[in-house]
This record gives sequence, structure tokens and C-alpha cells, in this order.
Amino acid sequence: MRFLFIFPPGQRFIISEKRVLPPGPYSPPLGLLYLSTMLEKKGHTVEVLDYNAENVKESELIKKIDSADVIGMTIYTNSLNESIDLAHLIKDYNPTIPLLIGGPHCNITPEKSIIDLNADICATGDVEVIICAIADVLKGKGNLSSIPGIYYKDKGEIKQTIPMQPIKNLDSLPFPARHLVSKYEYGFFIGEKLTNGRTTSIITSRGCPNHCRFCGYNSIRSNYDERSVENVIEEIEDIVSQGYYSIIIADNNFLANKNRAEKIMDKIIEKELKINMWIMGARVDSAERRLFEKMRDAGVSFICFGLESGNQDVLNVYDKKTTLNQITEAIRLSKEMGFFTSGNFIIGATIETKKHIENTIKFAKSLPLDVAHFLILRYVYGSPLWNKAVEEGMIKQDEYSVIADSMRNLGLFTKEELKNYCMKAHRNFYLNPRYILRQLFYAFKNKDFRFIKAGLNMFTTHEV
Ligand code: B12
Repeated sequence: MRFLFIFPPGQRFIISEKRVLPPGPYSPPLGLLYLSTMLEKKGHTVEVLDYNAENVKESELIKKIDSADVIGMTIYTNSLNESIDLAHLIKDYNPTIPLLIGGPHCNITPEKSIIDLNADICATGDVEVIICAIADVLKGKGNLSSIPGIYYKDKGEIKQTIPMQPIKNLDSLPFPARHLVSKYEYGFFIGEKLTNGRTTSIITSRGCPNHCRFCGYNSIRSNYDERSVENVIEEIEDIVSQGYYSIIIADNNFLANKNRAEKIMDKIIEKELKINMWIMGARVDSAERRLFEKMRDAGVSFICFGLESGNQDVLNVYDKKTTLNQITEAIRLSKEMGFFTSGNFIIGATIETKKHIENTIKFAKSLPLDVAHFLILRYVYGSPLWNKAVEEGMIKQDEYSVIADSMRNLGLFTKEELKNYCMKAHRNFYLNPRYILRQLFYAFKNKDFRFIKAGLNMFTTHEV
């Protein structure tokens, strides 16, 4: 069968009234590529359209629908509206083409997703296990009712099968079909290509062992599972053989198991693999000199930490289990290793006063960070903060992502005030003379001005 897999457009960054930048193409849609491998192994053909990497015209999409037997789409909560538009366009054009959906949003609200997107089948969990069985049924072999982990339309009714178990042995999965996106160039962030050379991504673990109260990931995948060092290295070697140089490590928390991370770095050094690595998700309590030195020697050049706040009581409200001292030490160590260091902060916790927000801005400025991103707290479906707000009647069960807002008794500031605080935080951070000098020094020393441009974009940017 011919599958057309679509990664819908993500949120846009507003630069000014006239300039709106897409966030990507940052990294490939790994979920779709994992499923593609499974399908290709069974003789199906797959085409992947990544709307973050390509501006697909409607006429072009229609041609592609004409030459497909099944359409598959990844659904994220934050880009649900864009996905709904796309799904309706597809179904309006060809109401009989099967529309299969999956991804984080489908895991949290499968039944509603089928309705919202006018889809035929919604697959949850580690879909690699069932994707070929779904393909068989669409071809006329077997029955959807015997496939675990799916929701499907049957004579106007939505039926649900038994839940599926997450894959325990992630090493058993074949590597993602990267050739399907070799037409795209990844490594862009807010309009700038920030990675060096051909860029792809890898995921070496699934789930997250931590339970921060603002995060909904544990309701998307409750188990945390790791791939073995050997299996990760085999994939990195495969990536290198395909001509890639930069690898974005997309794990929620790559350094969760320091021992495993250290062994991966040891192997990369031992095998003299010429790669550059970006670590997307790290916690400050993983920062250890020996590990970080090995990361540096193996080719890590960028690391992004979830820092969240410059107030210990706010970190405690989030159950982050980190301290301000750990943050300071980790960022210092990261910079000492020469890593381009990024930190994310959240503004708008229920206890947060003006003083707290000012502390966070001051704290961020005191750290030698290269990038700081200040985001308004969102109550996301399934997170402990969302659950509590639902229990207390502030949020309705069908509100998947709600911005902190005093008008709804969610914190002490309205969302407009919080937006302004975020913009103020960005301005304060990026217009700090010490920061500007540091970045100019780096840029001139390395003759590399890309990060300055991205930083400037970030400073004039806020998310909608
Ligand atoms: C890499 C990443 C990004 C990258 C790029 C995304 C990309 N091209 O894949 C970037 C940095 C751009 C990004 C941005 C954002 N991200 Co992000 N991101 C991730 C991350 C860390 C890894 C994604 C990944 O590759 N997973 C590995 C694959 C194997 O898993 P998967 O994608 O879930 O796919 C499996 C199933 O879901 C399913 N599936 C997926 N697609 C499909 C399609 C079909 C047809 C079927 C049947 C099944 C199916 O099968 C796959 C195999 O089992 C995840 C966390 C995570 N660990 O998954 C967060 C995550 C997906 N991101 C998240 C968020 C919130 C965001 C942002 C909104 C953050 C922000 N505030 O800016 C933005 C917006 C993105 C957008 N679309 O607009 C949330 C999504 C929550 C939700 N309910 O939707 C996640 C889950 C993190 C979290 N802690 O909750 N992200």
C-alpha cells in the first residue's frame, strides 16, 4: 500500500506584525520515520511530508493524496488547529481515503481526536508494534477489533480495543527511515540554521523517570525505557554512514542514566566517530565533571537544560527536585566545557509574585547562558498541575492546554501580564551588556554570527 505521512505545521514565532517565522525545520519527525521503517520492511511504500520543512501548496498536496492509499498524520496538542484544518482539507477532497492519526495528542485524547480530525483510526502507544497489522486490515486482511491500542470508526460509532503494552525492548526496533526526509535540511531554529552540516536526530530512551508537576509526558507514555549502549552506537554509526554530521538527541532526559550516557560517550570516542551532538533535554542534577568532559570529547556542542525558575519555592511547587545551587554549578560546568548552553524558564506558577518573576530574570542574567527562553506556564493535559486545576474546577476536562491566567484563578497574573513579563525577561536577558559582550566575543572568536542572529530573533519574539 502507498502511505502518505504528514507532519503538520507547528506554531509560529511572531517577530513583528510583518514577520512571522516558523520554528523549524528543527529535527525530523522521528515517530513517522519509525513507522515508515516497519511499513517499508513489509513492502509498503511511504512518502513523508514535513510541513515544518516544506511549504506544501494545496494543489501539490492534492496530487499526493491522489497517489496514496492511506494518509497518516502526527498530532501535537499545540498544533491541533492546524492539524484539524489539514485533516478537513484531505477529507473534503477525498472522503473515502483512510485517515490514520497518532502522536502525543492522540495518546491523551484518542476518541475526541477521531472526532475533531474526522479520522478513521487513531493509534496510541508505541505504534511500531501494530502499524503493519493496521496496514493489513486496510488492505482487507483481518479485523481492526483484534489490534490492541486503537480507536476506530465503525458504522458511525467509535470503538476501542484493548490497551497496548509499551515496548520493553527498544533495541528490537529497526532504525528510523531517514532516507524519506533526506530531501529536507534540518537544524534550523527561529529562522537560523544553527547546527553544522547535515543534521538528523536520534532518540535513545522513551518516557521520563521524573515527574515534574507542569509536564504531561507521563500521561503520554508512563514507562521510562532505555536502549542499550550498543544499539545506540550502531544507530549513530549508521547515521554517520549516511553522511550526517550533526545529531540532535531528542530524549526527554538524555542524561537520566549518567552511567549509560558516559558509556555512549566512551564508545563514540573509542570509535573516533566524527559527529557533533546537541542534547535537547537535560537536568542540572546530571551535571558531573567526568561525564561532561567525555561529552565534550565525544563532540557535544549544545545542551538545553530545563531550569524553570530562579526561586527555590517555585522549583519545589513544580516538584523539580533541583536547587538553585545545582543550576548555577551545572551552567558553569557546561560553559567551562565550551557547550553552547540554553536554559528554559517558566513564568506563572500559582504562588508566583512580581518579586518571584524579578528573581527569575535576575537569576537568568547571573548565569553564563547563551540562550534563555522564558515561557508562560501552561496547564497541559494529564500533568499533575492540570489534574489539580481540573479537580478544583478551574479547568474543564476537555481543555488540553490552558495558559496560566488570574482571570481563571490560575496564578496571580492575567495571561497578558504574563506575556509582558516574558517579553520583559527576554529583553532584560538579551540586552544585558555583559551578555552582549560575551556573545560578541564568542562570535568574533569563532567567526560565527548565527547564534547572535537567532538570539536577536528570540528577543523580538513571543509565542502565540
Ligand atoms: C523532538 C521534539 C520536538 C522538536 C521537533 C518535533 C519533531 N519534528 O518531531 C521541536 C523542538 C521542534 C519540538 C517543538 C515543540 N514541542 Co516537542 N518534543 C520533541 C520530543 C522531545 C521528541 C519527539 C520524538 O521524536 N519522539 C520519538 C518518537 C518515536 O515518538 P513520537 O513522536 O511520540 O511517535 C510515536 C507515537 O506518538 C506514534 N505516532 C507519532 N506520529 C504518528 C502518526 C501516525 C499516523 C500514527 C499512527 C502514529 C504516530 O508512533 C510513534 C512511534 O511509536 C517530544 C518528547 C518525546 N520524547 O516524544 C516532545 C513533545 C512531542 N513536544 C511537545 C511540545 C509541547 C512541543 C512544543 C509545543 C514546545 C514549545 N512550547 O515550543 C513545540 C511545538 C512543536 C509543534 N509541532 O508545533 C510535547 C507534545 C505534547 C502534546 N500533548 O502534544 C512533547 C510530547 C514533550 C512533552 N514533554 O510533553 N518538539
